[in-house]
Amino acid sequence: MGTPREAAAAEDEAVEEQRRRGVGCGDSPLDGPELVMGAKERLGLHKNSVCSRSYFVVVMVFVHVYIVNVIALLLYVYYSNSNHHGDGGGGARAGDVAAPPPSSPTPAPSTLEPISRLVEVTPLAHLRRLEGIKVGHKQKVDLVPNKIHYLKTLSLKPLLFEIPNFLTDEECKLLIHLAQLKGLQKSQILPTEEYEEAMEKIEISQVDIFNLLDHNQDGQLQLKEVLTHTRLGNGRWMTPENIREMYAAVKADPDGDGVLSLEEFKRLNIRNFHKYMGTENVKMSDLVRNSQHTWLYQGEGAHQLLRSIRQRVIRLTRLPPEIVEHSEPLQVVRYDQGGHYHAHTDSGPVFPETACSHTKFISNESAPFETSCRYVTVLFYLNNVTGGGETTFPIADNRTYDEMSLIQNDVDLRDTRKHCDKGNLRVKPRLGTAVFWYNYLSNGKGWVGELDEYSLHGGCLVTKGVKWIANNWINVDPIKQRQIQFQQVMARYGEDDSEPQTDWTVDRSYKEVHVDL
Ligand SMILES: [Ca+2]
Ligand SMILES: [Ca+2]
Repeated sequence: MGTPREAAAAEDEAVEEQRRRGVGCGDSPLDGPELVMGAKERLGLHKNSVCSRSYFVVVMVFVHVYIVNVIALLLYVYYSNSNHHGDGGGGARAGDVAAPPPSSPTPAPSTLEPISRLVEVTPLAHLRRLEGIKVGHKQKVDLVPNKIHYLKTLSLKPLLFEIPNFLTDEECKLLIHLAQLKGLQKSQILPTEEYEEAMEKIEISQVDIFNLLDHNQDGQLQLKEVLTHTRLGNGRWMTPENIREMYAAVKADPDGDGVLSLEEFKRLNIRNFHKYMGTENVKMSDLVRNSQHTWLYQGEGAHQLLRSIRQRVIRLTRLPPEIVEHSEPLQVVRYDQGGHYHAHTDSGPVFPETACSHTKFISNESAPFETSCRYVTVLFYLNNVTGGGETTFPIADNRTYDEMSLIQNDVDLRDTRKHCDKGNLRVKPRLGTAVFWYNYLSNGKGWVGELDEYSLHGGCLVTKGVKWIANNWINVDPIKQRQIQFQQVMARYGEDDSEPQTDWTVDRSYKEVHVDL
């Protein structure tokens, strides 16, 4: 295959067209509890209410995703094939209380008390965004007194920086120690039979599924059409070989040409897929993510080191302190030898009816989409890894982005166990170094815009030794009004004497995250 740059350049036109049209009503976010059930009735909505039907498809898809990753394709392809309105702004639904389009200043529906009863907070006028200038550019940054740090630009798409010596050796050791004291849990558990049971209750016509999967609409399902969206959910990671084995096991492709015709697809019994997947011995290395992690609270009263890291992150990103303070706690991750995390984005696209995990409790609780709204990722390397364990950005600074060209000739660039060497950029873990990048673009008005697809990244296979990292995510709701309301509520709880100043506020907004990430 050609390099990703060449491959993607060839499809420049098509991709630009796709970008102009917008990605669709909702690709699926990757982390956490993404979807809320109960959108089934939306299936029957008018054809132009694309989002509504998509929601249904998405909901259905997520029920299935552990069992048949294939089905997950539905949603993306549906968006890609639909004549939807661009930029996610025109998706108001008939018969539903439409959420405000992103450009609308209309406040989110809320059961909050009047603003007058809320504690005044500084208006969040603007989110500072650092400038990368060019790859290799270095700029000074003041993080701690009497010490100069340098910020080196690693890529512009995504806007990505490296900061050597962000943490000292002792601080890294201490973080690992604190994480061990807290106790780590598996980052992803094996798929369970519950999903199979849920799957059996769902009815979608085989022809509908086929049409949704057939991204290039040539009447056949190519392997990459089946594979492209296996990244959805926390299921098993499928490779081209897995798909072929599955085809063979359930006799899905009798003429053996490697593609599924509509006739072949119609003859398929999806239950056989389930059975096959159920009998397969799924190992941790077969999953999207093979690591252990824990969360360390960083708010008032936290360990001095954790407070200090938070302060440094504020100085580094120059984002409003109140936003950083009410973001997720520090996640510490351990990858054992053989560990990996296939390429993913840290947050999902945001559409008018997407809720952010952190602001969900104050606004749109019934939103059919949910994502973590991680505007910024700061990743810290806590040790030197003996072998492997790089952070790969497979399409960093690629000229274009096209999801389908991530898989070519059986090379899936998202596969960090096999193809880390083929990506555009890899960052070697170095004890104490931090990297930081923006998961979203700017909206041009000083606030969060669209998801930056180039922020796709993953953890390469650890071939020798152990790898320790930590992540700080800064959560910002792309709907500014919701973020402002969130800050107001948090400030009020912070000042309420009847509430002890514990980590309650953080725990409240991250309850789900704690459980699910
Ligand atoms: Ca096709
Ligand atoms: Ca065939």
